[in-house]
Amino acid sequence: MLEILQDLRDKKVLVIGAGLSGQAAAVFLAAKGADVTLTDNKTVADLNGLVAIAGVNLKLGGMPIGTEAASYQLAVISPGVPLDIPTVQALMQAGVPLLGELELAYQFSHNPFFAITGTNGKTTTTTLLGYILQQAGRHCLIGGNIGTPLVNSVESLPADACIVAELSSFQLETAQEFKAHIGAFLNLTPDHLYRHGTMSNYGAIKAKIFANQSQQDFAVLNYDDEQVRAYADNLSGTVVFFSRKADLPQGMLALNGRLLWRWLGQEIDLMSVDEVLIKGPHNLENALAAAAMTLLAGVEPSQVCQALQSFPGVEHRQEPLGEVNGVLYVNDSKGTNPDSTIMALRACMRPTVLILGGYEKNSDFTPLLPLIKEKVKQIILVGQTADRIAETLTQGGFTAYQNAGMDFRRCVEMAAAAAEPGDEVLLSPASASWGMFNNFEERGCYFKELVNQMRTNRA
Ligand code: UMA
Repeated sequence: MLEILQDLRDKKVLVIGAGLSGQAAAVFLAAKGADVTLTDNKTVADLNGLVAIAGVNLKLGGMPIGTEAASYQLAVISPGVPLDIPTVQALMQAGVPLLGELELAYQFSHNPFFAITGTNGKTTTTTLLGYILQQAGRHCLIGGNIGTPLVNSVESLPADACIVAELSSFQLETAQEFKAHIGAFLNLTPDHLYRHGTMSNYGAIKAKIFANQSQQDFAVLNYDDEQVRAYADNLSGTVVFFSRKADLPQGMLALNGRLLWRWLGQEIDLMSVDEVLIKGPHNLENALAAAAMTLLAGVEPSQVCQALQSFPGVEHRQEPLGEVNGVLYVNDSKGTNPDSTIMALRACMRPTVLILGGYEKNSDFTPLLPLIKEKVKQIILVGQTADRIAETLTQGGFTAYQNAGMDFRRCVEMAAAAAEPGDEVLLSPASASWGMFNNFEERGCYFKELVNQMRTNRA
């Protein structure tokens, strides 16, 4: 364990960011006897009334900087807080140890981590991994970027449990000694570049999921993603590929419509690809990754198959909401970057009315054009990115779009008006929700509420 963590009593600790992660870290550290200050640029009012946490000092509406920041003995940073803000810079210059909440949780954990990263599919794969393990009777904690701070419960797990963690680049950026016993890297496409700068930096941060591994640990990589595959050359863990395209001598494969597990000189024919309940090429990759991880963890192949046949998918990820007036509504609010919207569009089987737009992350929307031209009959734009997406669409020769401005209810009404029986309305905004909503869950729930209202009004 890092020396500073061995005795936290009366240590002056600054926790940066008072969201889910920061609040959990503050409570955890205060319970260890530390003198904790939780700080945030937002005011109490902006933080939905966060007024007090027992044993924790609050410094809201601005953060300590300069010598005030340097007076702390340890700092714990929330994933959404960039490392280049003045407070963090002051801490670094003063040599104050700086940890992310993931590293903090890891330092106090006693159970192996099964961790998943990648640009897209993390949440589905993490949930599926936890589902397979639980169906097989294993104890596991499911947390991380998926929405549950790990530090909340790492210390209270039974000895035979494992920790199933969805990890973002934001969390991995501050990892130090963190080690995944089984780690998986699903795919890499542009996202969060406003923070990470270049693709190579973004990829290198994600590849930290394999840091500190030994040969007894496993690095599960997507063979079909060239950039991800390339990381295999420099890993200390045992490399395990999964692929839905290549006929590899080892690994978890989808070949000729069958799921095959080739490992240690043996081949197990698990099941037909069609029997996997979650659909679409990317979901097949998610299933391959989760299957490989659970087989490596010793789950019986028959239990893996049963779980893949019954796992229904995850809320806000291509979540079918049923039909209203013959139109199928699909909630993919988790489609927060162009690449994940591409995946949602690939799975569309009907003429589609697409709802696009949200918070500006400076993403390039051009890669959406080919699939839009192939599958989309009308686009309803919404949010900050609407005008920039409109420009990209016009330049790309697609003009069947309307702009709902900053009014989400209106955008859903416009989508409903544009759709005919037999069509699909897909909310997959290719943009984060911030600016109009607190998070993608809130956006997805509001979408579902509006769809339900249409259903009720019709009845
Ligand atoms: N803040 C500042 N100054 C800054 C930046 C942020 O004060 O310069 C404050 C904000 O005012 C806010 C707080 O920091 O009050 C938010 O911290 P946070 O952004 O780290 O959010 P949390 O609520 O702590 O949630 C975090 C993850 N959020 C992000 O990484 C942005 C959650 O992932 C995660 O579920 C949660 O910890 C528990 O582990 C969400 C996410 O959007 C789902 N992740 C990104 C993604 O999936 O694309 C990476």
